[in-house]
Parts: sequence; C-alpha cells; structure tokens
Amino acid sequence: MAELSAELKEKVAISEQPTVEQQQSPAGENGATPASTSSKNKNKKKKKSSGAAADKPETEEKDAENAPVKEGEDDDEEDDDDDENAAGATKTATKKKKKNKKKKKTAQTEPPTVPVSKIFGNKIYPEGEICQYNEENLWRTTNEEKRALERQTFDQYNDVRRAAEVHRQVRQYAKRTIKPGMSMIEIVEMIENGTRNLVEANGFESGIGFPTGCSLNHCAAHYTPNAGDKTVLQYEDVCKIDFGVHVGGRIIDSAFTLTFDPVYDNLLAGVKDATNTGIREAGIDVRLCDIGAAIQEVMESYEVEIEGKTYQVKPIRNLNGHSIDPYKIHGGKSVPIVKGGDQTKMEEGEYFAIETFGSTGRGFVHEDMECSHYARVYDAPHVPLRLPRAKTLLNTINREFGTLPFCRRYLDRTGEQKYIIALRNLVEAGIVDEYPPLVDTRGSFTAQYEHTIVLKPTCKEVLSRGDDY
Ligand SMILES: [Co+2]
Repeated sequence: MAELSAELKEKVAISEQPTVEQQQSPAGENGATPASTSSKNKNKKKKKSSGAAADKPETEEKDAENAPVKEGEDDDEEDDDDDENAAGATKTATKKKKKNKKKKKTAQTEPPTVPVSKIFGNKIYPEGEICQYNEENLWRTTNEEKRALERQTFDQYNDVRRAAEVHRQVRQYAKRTIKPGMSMIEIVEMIENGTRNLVEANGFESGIGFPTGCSLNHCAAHYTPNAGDKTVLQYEDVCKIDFGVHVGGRIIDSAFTLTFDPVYDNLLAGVKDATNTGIREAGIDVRLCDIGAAIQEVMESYEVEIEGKTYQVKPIRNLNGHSIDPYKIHGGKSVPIVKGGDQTKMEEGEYFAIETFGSTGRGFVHEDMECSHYARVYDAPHVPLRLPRAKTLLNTINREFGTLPFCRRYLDRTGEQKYIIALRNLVEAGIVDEYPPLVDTRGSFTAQYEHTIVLKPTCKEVLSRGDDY
C-alpha cells in the first residue's frame, strides 16, 4: 500500500492533459503474460539490469516429499543431517526416508483453501531471500552478539514468514487465474478469500493486512471496488494488485502489475528493476535519499513504446515506500523513489515496504474518484463524538480493524449499513484517515512492484520474494 508524500499532499492545480489515447488493441483471447517478449515494440533499454536479486527461486512450489528444511535456524535438523552423513550412505537413505514420511506435507488445493500452517506441519515457515550486508556492515554476518539477537527474534520472523508464504501462494493463484472479463469484485474477493483461508484469519491474531488494491491504468494506487462497482478487467488494462497479509500485526505488503498485452512489458520491466534496485540498496545506516536516487536512475533508463509513441518511464515522485510497524502500515519513515529526499537512515530491526511506481504520464498523482480505503489514525486524539451513529461505527472499526486499513466492502461484511455519513464524521473529526484513489494524467499507464524486507542484525531478508517476482 503506497504512501503519499506529505509535503505534496495539498491539492495542486493539475492540468489534465491527455498524454496517450486509451489503447485500442484488439481484445484478444490469449492471456499473454508479461513474461512473453514483445517483439512488436522496440523496447529500448539503455541500462542492463543485473536482476541478481530477483533470481533466487527460494520459494519453489512445495514438493510433497520435500520437508521444509530451513537453513541456519533449524539447528537440530542440520545436526541430524550431519550425523547421518557421517554414519554412511545406506543408513542415511533409510533414515531420511523415514524422516520425510513423518513430515509429509499436505498439498495445496486449487483455489487455495489449505492453511499454510497445515502445509508446514512443523510450523516453521520458509525464509525469504537472504542478502548479505555490504562491506561496512559485513562484520554483522558472523558477529556472535548479532547472531544471538537474531535467534531471540526468531518467532517474530517466523510469524511474518507465514504471512509471506500466504502472500506467495495467493498471488500465484491469482496470477494464473485472473483474466480479462472478470469483474474487479470477483478479482479482489478471490484474493481476499484465499488470504483469509490460508492465514486462518482470526481477529487481530492473523488476517488481511489492508484492502486489496487493483488500481487500473492511470490510477496508480488505493483503488479497490466498493459494493456495486461493475468495472470489468479489460485485455488492455494495466492492473496493480497490491494486497497485505498479517500475522500478529506483522504485515507483508507486496504488489505486482498484471497485464495481458505485451506492449507494456518494458514499463513493467523498468519498475521491477527499480524496485529490485531499492531492495539491493537498502541496508542498516543507508540514507533514504540515496535509495530514491538509485531507484530513479534505473527506472528512467527504460523506455516503452505504446501506440507509436515512446515514453521514458518516470517514477511517480509523490509516492513512496515506507517503514512498517506492528499493526501500522505506514510506520513513519518514507522511502522516496526520486532523488532529493531526506537523509534519515534505515536502522537495524526495521521493516520496510520497498515499492516503486513508474508512469507514462506526469509522474505525479493526485486524488480522484470515489474513496474506498480508510484507516483509524494510529494515535488518534480522544474526540468526544456527539453522533451516536459515528460512535457505533467507531466501535466497529476498533473491534474489527483496530489501526489496520480497511475498505467499505470490509465494513459491509461486518453487517454495517448506511455508514457513509458516520464515516465522514469520523474523517472530519480526525479519527479516521481516508485514502482516495491516486491517479496520474488521464490516458497514462502506471505500474508497481513492491516487496517487504526486514533489516535483521546479521543480514537483510526480502520476506515476500518468490520465484514470480
Ligand atoms: Co506499501
């Protein structure tokens, strides 16, 4: 879920200059994925993407015979294996077989309904991508004190890894299932039902982290359908799927862009490369402004040709990544995606959503369209509410969502009805914040990629990394 720059939040006079006509591509029946190479457009790319960070397939489809062996943390297991190896090959084979049988995993269904806690019977969830710190922090890798600190925090990491595994399984199902012709409501409900089932949604213990964004085309962020929205996904749409999963308030915030027309391939490639650049640059004592500068340089090295017009991919300069605190999606630090940001540093133990947005428009968003996203203000002042309806609505929000963002559809599920005026009262009283859709110029196209990382004492972990992105 994107963070809007505070200093740019005031409404600015926007000249609504259409930059490109809506794509006129023939509605094709082929659901070509963005992975297919686009030969028809000369997608120039000045800079070579290293892509190194994206390549590790640490989240393979779970083989039923493969116990979820963890590296490093699961010391007992490692030791056992060593003993076996010492004991000789034959013995090792028999013992291993037995062991695997005991730990045989339950397979996931299609659509996904099996909680990941049933798939990982030992309740140890897979690590994300592990990245070593660079030079000045390399000492951390082997430092005993830092290693001990990390072991003490294992349960917290294991919780958020469970959320990450849910995110991977749900999004991979969504990617192979979402097709043009589906309504936006069908799409978000598919993702939300999958999330609730796989994370065993249960009050504040575990559940959805924030509303499922499915922003289209020039809308970059914070659109999810409200009840009655008839919007249907089109072949030529550029759809940002941004959804959250939490366990114990530890939120995974991760997003990707879904397209069917290969004409957008280089827009997506540029944004993916930019996000991976931000992830690569992130580290303890790294200045946030330096991350923004690196992201901008990579993003702007891409060009995309749409309808005969070439666009340099622009970062949307008033959208940011952000730190994440427990039950608090926007934790207080912003990760810019252009140069010139502030010099605050990242610190040990912090969680960050590294997200970048690229656009063929102005590279600047403003609020537009009907609002769907809301969240109680984290440290809201106590305001006496005169209207009983606003009071009961606030009780519902406190009971169901606490400080986690929610949308109108989630309020509908709680049985709340005719709450629009009461909701507006809460916004005006400063108790609830609204997050309206954020759009660039009409006719432009925007893309997004996002991962959640944690700066552990000895290494950086890209929690939501999968073999898809
Ligand atoms: Co976010």
